[in-house]
Amino acid sequence: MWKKELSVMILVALGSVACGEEDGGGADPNSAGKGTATFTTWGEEYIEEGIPAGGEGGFVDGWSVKFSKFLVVLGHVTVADGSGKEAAKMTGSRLVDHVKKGKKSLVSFPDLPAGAYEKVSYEILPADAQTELLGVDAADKDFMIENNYSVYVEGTATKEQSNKTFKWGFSQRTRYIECKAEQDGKETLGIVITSGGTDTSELTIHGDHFFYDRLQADPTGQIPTNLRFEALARADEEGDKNGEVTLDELTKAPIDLIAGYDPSGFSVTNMREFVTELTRTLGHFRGEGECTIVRAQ
Ligand SMILES: [Ca+2]
Repeated sequence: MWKKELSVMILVALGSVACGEEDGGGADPNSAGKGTATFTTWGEEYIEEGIPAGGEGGFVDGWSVKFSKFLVVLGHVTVADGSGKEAAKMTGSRLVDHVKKGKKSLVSFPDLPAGAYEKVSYEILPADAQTELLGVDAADKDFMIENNYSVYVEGTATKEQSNKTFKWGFSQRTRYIECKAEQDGKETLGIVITSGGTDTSELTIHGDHFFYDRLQADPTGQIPTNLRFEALARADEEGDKNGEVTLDELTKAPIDLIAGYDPSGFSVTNMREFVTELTRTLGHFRGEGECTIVRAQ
């Protein structure tokens, strides 16, 4: 008899735990004062659909670009308080292809004590065996590992009757720290977790930055940063003219200062180094928000 009563009690206890979880913790006293931080990533319309010629944000020299592959390895998303004390950290990395439409969920941290977490950071880093696939073929992961790539893009640039393809891979490891973005009309460092709430941060990838003509925005704000492809196309014209702009051809291409390129004080000597430096600027936070860029490698 007592055995039967005991098993009923256990069932009741299990049932109440399950209910608490399904409710998202609202009625569970253990989750009072806690919330969830979720991180997604997205390449915006520029990577999904293409970058136009002209218009606001388009190329200024008549070219347009459409990507056919845009692989990025993101990892080590970290949430810490203002003193740097870590509250949550994502282990390992994830490989995404931002030509595939939609926002991809990277990681979610439930049960974070409510409050401000001013130090949010992440990395773009080379793929490794533990890198998880987010809607990407295993062959793409193998390719990234074999070449030690963190970023790989394929696409076609078009101007009138001219087409230039490109397939560029990069091995840079970059940390994006102290990410900040405008939230509710004011610049906010990191994220704020509310009790019972879910805060979602998008680690936004800006594909158009590959074609910037400056490595840093003009500090006076007088000179705009423009998108250009002409100097990149010329590298193939002065190379083997086969219609593909290779990184080797960009190594031989000088930085076209007359066309408007500005190294912004960085010690880059050719267009390959210029474009490689621009890969550091791909990572953003919650759309137009920015992080401090740290060269990890
Ligand atoms: Ca070529």
